[in-house]
Amino acid sequence: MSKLTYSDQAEWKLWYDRPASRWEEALPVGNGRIGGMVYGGIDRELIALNEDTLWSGFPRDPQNYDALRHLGAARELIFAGKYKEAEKLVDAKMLGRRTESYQPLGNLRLEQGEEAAESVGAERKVSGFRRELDLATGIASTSYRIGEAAYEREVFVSAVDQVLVVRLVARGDKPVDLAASLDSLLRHQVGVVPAETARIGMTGRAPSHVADNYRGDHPQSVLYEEGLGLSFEVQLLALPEGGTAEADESGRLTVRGAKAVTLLLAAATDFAGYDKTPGSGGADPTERCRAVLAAAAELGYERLRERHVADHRLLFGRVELRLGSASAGAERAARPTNERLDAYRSGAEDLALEALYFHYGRYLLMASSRPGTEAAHLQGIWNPHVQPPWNCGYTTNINTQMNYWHAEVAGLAECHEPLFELIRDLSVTGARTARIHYGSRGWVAHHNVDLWRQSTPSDGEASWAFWPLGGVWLCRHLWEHYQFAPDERFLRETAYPLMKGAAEFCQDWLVIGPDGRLVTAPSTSPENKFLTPDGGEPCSVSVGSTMDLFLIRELLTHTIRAAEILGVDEARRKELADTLARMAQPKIGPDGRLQEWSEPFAEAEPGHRHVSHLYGFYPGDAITVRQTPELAEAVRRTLEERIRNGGGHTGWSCAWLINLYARLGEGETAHRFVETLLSRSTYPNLFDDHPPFQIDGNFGGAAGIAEMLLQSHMDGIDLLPSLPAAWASGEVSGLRARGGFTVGMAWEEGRLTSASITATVGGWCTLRGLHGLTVRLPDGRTAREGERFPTEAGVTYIVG
Ligand code: FUC
Repeated sequence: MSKLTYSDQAEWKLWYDRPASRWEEALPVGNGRIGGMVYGGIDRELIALNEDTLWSGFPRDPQNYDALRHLGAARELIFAGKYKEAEKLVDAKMLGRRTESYQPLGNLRLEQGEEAAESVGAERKVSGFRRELDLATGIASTSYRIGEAAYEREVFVSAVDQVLVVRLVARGDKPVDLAASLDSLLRHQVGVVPAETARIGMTGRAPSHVADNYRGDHPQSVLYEEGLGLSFEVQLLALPEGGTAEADESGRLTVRGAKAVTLLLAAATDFAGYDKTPGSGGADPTERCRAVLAAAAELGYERLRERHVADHRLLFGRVELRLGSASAGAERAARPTNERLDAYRSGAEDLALEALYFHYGRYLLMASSRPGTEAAHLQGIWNPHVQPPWNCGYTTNINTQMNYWHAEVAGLAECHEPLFELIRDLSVTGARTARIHYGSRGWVAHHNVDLWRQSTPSDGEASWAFWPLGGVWLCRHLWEHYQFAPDERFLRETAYPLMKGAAEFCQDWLVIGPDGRLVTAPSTSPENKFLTPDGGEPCSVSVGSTMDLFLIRELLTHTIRAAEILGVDEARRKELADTLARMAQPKIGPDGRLQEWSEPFAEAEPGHRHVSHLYGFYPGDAITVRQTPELAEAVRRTLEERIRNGGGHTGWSCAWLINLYARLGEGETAHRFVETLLSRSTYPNLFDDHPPFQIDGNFGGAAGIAEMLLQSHMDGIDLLPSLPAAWASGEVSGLRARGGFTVGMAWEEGRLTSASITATVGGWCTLRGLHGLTVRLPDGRTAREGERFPTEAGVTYIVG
């Protein structure tokens, strides 16, 4: 199989022939912690900044101490079929408070070229303009000419050196002349950093509370209470080559007459932990900025760039993907990305754009979630609003999890780690909530989580706010991480204790329902409503929703399995197995669809964007086409009905459909939804447009593309399980499969032509989708389709 090479390949670039005129056209850079949106202007460059710990709020106790008093009454109403009354009780008494909001850090503005700046509006000859984002290096660059002078700018955020680097070069007869400044929508001050030359700084404070979502201007919803709220600091240092750099009291950093200049930007907050007083334990943003800039200045531009690119390639270079012919891809990539997207919308084939979308999903996860940073939220790390949509939070009834659907299969297992840290924190805050809200052991999380690890319900309505299964779903990610790279230490030290705690909550949360089986009550199916059988009123609260059952069954099963592997907790395993045996089962309704609720209620919104009851099919694997074909057929019918009624209309919802159809083995339909996602829900910078911007669609879309090419949830590895006709030829390498395998494949005319499977831990392996090819084993024997063969760690097995 030929090896694709990344070096300077146009295929891995987003590029444009004009500056961004709005945020959704700007290009994202990030190191997991510091984010920048680069506009690529000519005279005026704007880089909108973020730092991932900058949120409103502070550690506080969000528990509703009254909730538990009403649990018994709510259950009685539910078991008596008085769902609407139960819902009213939950709404009034059992919910909590709004989570806090992720905040924008501010802006770095550059005014470049005195002469150019003065002649704005006058006729000027700018030529050869190009701004681009190279996914393979993580560098955004802008270049253009004015007359004889050529200007170049590069921006990257180094994960190794924790610094945002801007490099400006002028060639020809003009030097680099620029003025840099910082500003923020939050309360702030700018000025010279004391005792430093050529350095400006901005210090400020985040609101102590943001009480509302983005819905236009609600300045009254932003609270600054004295002494509360996180502090932040940004420092900007100029290293001119030739020429001078000078900072003035007003917070302007002026560079004159330089051949080139490197700007180094450091940013930090005094966040000390979700449960710690900001600024405690040595979290001093001023000192952190100083230390970062001192080290970065010492390294200098070339070294910083080298170190950044090496680190970036280490992760990004693991997976390569080509769909269609390389020459067609190169031809498409010669057009600006926004024009490609427009052409695609009008029906032009662009398989390389689909591959680019997959790589962008990998790039964005690398840029928003790295070991040691906060997990990626609704917008990754990029956000310009003080009152962002849905607070830019961690919505754990689909969105946060979808952010990580591709992490393992797409070779970015370490980018998954921040999510595990979030789960670990939630197991602490959530243990209090389990006790106080439900009188339960273990830990619980609801549908919205923030930097402060709020584990209680939010305010609002039961339909979304009353959903105590957020932690249970998150636990799937721990198990998946172990599946993709079996490592007993991770299972023992990280995954199992967290899963065990969540399972303990489930044991206490289950109650004996009207028919004697264990169920959940009150129970909702995220954000959807049924029509009450008596009054026909939309209602969200009932008994044992299908998603609740799938989630709890899955967690208990995984917990038992983990305890078996670790050889621990035998008595508990029996208890969990007994609970599983007594639990209610999801049902197929009279119309052949999977029932969303325990009764075949009519749906209030038959085209609802959530397909929570299909959880057991994807991301779960309780239903599979091979092992439970009848249930899989019910999934198909459910999907058809949802889609017929307009389902899949948000970015993430469409991305979920790609994954579901990939699992059904329906490549054509899966591909149709890839096309829908790109045509309907994608901004010019390829950010997912929910609307508005929400990053889950990017990540879920990337996962879906991988799921079409490789699956490993059915005791074995399925090669090219859902290949659409449009992807007749292609190659991929570096995808990961459960069991700890790395997979490469090439195919022509819709058939596999070669594959390689590298075992990282060894053990049995079964391959399907071989199209008559066989696996060559080291002892000279071969293994056929569906025949299991032993593997050894570090050995690559060739299919030919
Ligand atoms: C859930 C979804 C919405 C949106 C929000 C952030 O509530 O139903 O579509 O994605 O999360």
